[in-house]
Amino acid sequence: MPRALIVIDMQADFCPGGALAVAGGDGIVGPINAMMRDFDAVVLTQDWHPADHASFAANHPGAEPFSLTRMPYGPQVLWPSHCVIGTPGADFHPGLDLSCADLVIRKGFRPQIDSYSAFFENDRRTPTGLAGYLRDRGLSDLTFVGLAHDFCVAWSAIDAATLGFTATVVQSATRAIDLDGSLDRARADMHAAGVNQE
Ligand code: VGL
Ligand code: ZN
Repeated sequence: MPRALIVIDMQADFCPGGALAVAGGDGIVGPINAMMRDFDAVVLTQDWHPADHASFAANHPGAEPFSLTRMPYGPQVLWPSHCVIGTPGADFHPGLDLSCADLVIRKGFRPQIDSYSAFFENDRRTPTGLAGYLRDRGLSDLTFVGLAHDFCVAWSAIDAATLGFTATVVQSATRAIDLDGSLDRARADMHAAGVNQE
């Protein structure tokens, strides 16, 4: 089965020193680079938000970062402003090997909808186009690494499994935000969806 490595959001803002830093996020750059040559294809995702994005606490007067709000599509964590289009924080980590990437897919660019998954925005309906790309290329066995384990990696892997791809998360090449038990919940949700967790 042709295999793709899907590298989720390995961007400066999710690494130490960034606006939404995930502890140890930069520590997985080397292991991810080392994995790339073992796959038939490598896809990178890039969180890519306009400055007025609805997931930013700064755009909700009085709201604290990491608090919860409701959007028309359901509950939404309000994040510190991060991965703003065209800013250095939205760039890939400078150590990430971009030379192996066949596709870079951007997500979260619609001001009113957040997008954790590489496949669907958070309304769970608006596709990014990634499923069609992978199917057209016959890439049916997907391995997920990157940031953050309990948000974008988990949502992507769950969607992949639900769409009929074989989905595996390599836990040594992910790091979690772990907000109010979100990592344990994500692990249980991935298990329920049939995601392999190595
Ligand atoms: C992410 C929160 C907001 C992620 C992206 O990459 O996991 N988390 N935007
Ligand atoms: Zn984001």
